[in-house]
Amino acid sequence: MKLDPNKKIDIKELLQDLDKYEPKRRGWHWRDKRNENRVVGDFEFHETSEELKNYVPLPGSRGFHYIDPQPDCVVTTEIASGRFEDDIRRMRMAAWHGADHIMVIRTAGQSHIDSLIEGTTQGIGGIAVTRKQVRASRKALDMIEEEVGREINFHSYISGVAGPDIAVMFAEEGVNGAHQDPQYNVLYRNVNMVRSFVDACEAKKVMAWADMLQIDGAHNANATAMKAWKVRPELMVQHAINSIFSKKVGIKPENIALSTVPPTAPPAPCMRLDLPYAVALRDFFSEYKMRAQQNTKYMESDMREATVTHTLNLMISRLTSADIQSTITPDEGRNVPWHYNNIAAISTAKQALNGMDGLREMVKLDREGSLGKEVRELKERAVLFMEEMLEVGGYFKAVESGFFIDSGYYPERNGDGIPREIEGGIGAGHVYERDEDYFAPVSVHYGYNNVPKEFAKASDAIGGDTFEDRTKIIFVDELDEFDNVNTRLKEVEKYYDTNIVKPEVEWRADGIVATTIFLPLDERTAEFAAIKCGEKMGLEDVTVVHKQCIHPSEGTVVEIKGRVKFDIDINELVIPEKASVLSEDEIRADIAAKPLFVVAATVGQDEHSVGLKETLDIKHGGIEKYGIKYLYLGTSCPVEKLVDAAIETNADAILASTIITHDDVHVKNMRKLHELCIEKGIRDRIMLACGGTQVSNEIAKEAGMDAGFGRGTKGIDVASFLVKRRKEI
Ligand code: Z98
Repeated sequence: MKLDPNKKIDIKELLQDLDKYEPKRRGWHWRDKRNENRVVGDFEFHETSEELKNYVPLPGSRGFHYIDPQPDCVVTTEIASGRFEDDIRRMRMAAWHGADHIMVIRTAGQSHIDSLIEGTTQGIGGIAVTRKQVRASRKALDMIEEEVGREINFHSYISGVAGPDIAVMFAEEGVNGAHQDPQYNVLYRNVNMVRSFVDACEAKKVMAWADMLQIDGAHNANATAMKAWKVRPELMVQHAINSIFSKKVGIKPENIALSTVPPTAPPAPCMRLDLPYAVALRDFFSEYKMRAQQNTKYMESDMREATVTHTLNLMISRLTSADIQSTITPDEGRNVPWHYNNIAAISTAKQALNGMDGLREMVKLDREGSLGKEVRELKERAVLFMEEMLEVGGYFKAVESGFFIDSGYYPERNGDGIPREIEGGIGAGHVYERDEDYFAPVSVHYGYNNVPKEFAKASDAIGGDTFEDRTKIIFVDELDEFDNVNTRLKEVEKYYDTNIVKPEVEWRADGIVATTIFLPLDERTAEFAAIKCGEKMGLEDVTVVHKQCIHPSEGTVVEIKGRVKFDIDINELVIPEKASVLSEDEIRADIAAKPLFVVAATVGQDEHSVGLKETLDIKHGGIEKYGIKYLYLGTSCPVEKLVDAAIETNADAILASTIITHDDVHVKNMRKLHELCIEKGIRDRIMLACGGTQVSNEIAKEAGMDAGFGRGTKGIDVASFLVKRRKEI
């Protein structure tokens, strides 16, 4: 099965023969060809990796021949649609925008299930991580990575009471990375601490065998603490515990990643707090990798605000280092992670990292001043924390005494940490010392194993285990006859491979649309008025996803989401044919045989010049390139002046540009141009065309033009039109 960029991924085909599917490879993959300067388009880049075979570039790349330089670090997207069949489509979209680390969030509560679960049930806030879901996702990613020409890392969580079981399943299924940190279990999931640390030995051992990248869970302290910047010393202690533990179990240091989050966000003076912290971390943990994640703690429902915080976080990544740049959808604060917001976050990372390429060559962190002082102080506080932990009897005792997630800036303590009992929590009392004759017939195992002498290695006792012989893996398909991918696909069958579509943001045909509404009301009234607007617009299940006071009485902006009831039949759409464009040679030959002259200007009170100049100038591939001569009258040109100039010069065409759309002035100007030409008696012998970001061929024609050109127009489009149209007059 191979993907065709012009076709949707076929989920049913993907599920065929899944029981026999073997992942293409194991292990983590860093981006290729990172440490070399690279010329992409007109520029030399210093911090990029190999380019993608298929991609969607940033919109602004239009001015740079649609280049898509790929940053040097791995870029993560977190996917949490709750339905794996839709996750897969999102993974593909994300890969085309530059994500190569796909993190699939687990459904709420899976941490507390003490076994593997099977099938493809729908999850809440994420999917149920099961063998079928993992295998289908990896199979899809194996195809997607061929499509984009770059390895994609698949990632989930080896946490909770079933950690080792999940680790084995992930190793068998070619999962490339996972969060594994027993401290996460203890602090945030109340799993027994002894059980968590014992289990972690086994899980980490398996991860080492599978060459998986491990990410720790320290960032969760950041998200949980009341004042995240206060826990910076503790965060370093948490990183230290999990890193050295993992190394001792056998994970290679280059496969051990710290999960680091800048602890504050504006309006706090975040750079002054977050940058020293980032520097201190890199000083202490230079042997390991840094997974830089965006701060979610202070994310509200404002996408713009979240994007600025993300960008500042990215600046820290560029000023220090990031091996993996994680992204959180900017709608995290709304709990509605939609397809296009995954892409928005990836684009923010790509854009900011591209923009700050080589920044470190030009600016130097000044360690002599306050930065150095702050770095030193943070490190001292962390070391003191660690020392005190040893003094009280070690990690378990420290947790029992509520050392962690205390809102005091260590050594200050406020007594509001999360205490857990050594004997308490889920899975307490489930750890047994191995008997002398304990024997586990598996090839990868932590600690004591009494392998009988007749076997060279433990797994020989069963003729090889699942790591050595894949045929021994038992694939369980579906267990729930009502909640599974087949029943879900059946429900939306009408929308797969048919002419019928429905808007969606998360799942195929979920029917959800979002609308921005401004109301001249106070915030509370606006919220309810916006819901009423949605209902009057015919939406169902209308809810407010964002609201922001613009002024206490003058107005509020509200974003709502709601469900549409209708379907669209694409066969019923009236889509005007896309204008065919003549070849460069055809245009040149025509102009050489019969010269063509145009007058051009940006009309009205509009100072925009770039678009029109690009259409005219030879330098930008404008019409001049084909031999067309022109008179350019500049910006803010009255329509009358433009028409008079056309008459004086006996021009063949007028090219008007109009960018400003306030009060529909662009339409009014086009109409005026047309009418004035009629009035002056030249309309039947002159070609009229208008361009602008909000102009379309349809709008322009309706306003009396012969053609309209919108965003993305090139000189050749206009030249081709002029040559063709001249033959018709
Ligand atoms: C992330 N933004 O992926 P549950 N272990 C660790 C975690 O950080 C998480 C889990 C397990 C975050 C997403 N993190 C939240 C160390 C989750 C998930 O218990 O199934 O939710 O495990 O970095």
